[in-house]
Amino acid sequence: MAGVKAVVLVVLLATAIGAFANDPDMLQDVCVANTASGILVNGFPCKNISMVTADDFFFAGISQPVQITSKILGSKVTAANVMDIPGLNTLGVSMARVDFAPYGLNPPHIHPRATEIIYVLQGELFVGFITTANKLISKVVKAGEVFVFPRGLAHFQKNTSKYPTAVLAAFNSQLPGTQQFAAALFTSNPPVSNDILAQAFNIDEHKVEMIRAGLTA
Ligand SMILES: *[C@@H]1O[C@H](CO)[C@@H](O)[C@H](O)[C@H]1NC(C)=O
Ligand SMILES: CC(=O)N[C@H]1CO[C@H](CO)[C@@H](O)[C@@H]1O
Repeated sequence: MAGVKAVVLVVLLATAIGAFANDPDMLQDVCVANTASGILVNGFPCKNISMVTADDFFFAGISQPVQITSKILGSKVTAANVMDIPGLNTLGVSMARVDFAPYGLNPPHIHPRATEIIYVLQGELFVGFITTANKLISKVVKAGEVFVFPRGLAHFQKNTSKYPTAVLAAFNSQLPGTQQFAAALFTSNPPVSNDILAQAFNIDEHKVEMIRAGLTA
């Protein structure tokens, strides 16, 4: 009996924790984001249901490869989240497409609010994430294959071929958020001071300036 109670307690706890682990649950069928309302809440207030149309749930922006503008990184992320698809508000899911030039890199970054699962559309990528114990979990993934990046962990994707590559990504958040390490540390506004970065990376401040210049070039 005590055993059964313990199991029930564990299940209840797991359910309670689960309810807070991702975006909050929806409380109604739809709550299409009204981004113009000016009311600041967690997520967005709802558009009047009488004004909701199919286009609120539709997005064509990740149907085609996009032009890759960053020559250094050779990759381009196209988001398909609540900012692009207002109907996603409160639904706890979103997508993105990443296009890669030959040898292009989606540099190390985190999504603070979502686990990510990618499906390789074409080509071949070297992908990986790093656990909080500093273990690199990495693999080469090819067209049609899937890989998962757990929420909040540093990860990257690198095109290991001379051909263009693309992946579709799905997230368990309407707005996963992205923080790239290099950009956050070296190109923030106002900047993190040189002495802090020099000490953190054990390099001299001149090298900090070189990294800054390279990232903003
Ligand atoms: C929603 O739209 C309907 C139809 O235009 C209107 O009757 C209703 O008052 C609106 N509701 C709100 C809360 O604005
Ligand atoms: C920098 C890099 O990842 N280069 C690799 C790109 O992919 C080709 C083909 O798989 C490899 O030969 C390179 O080493």
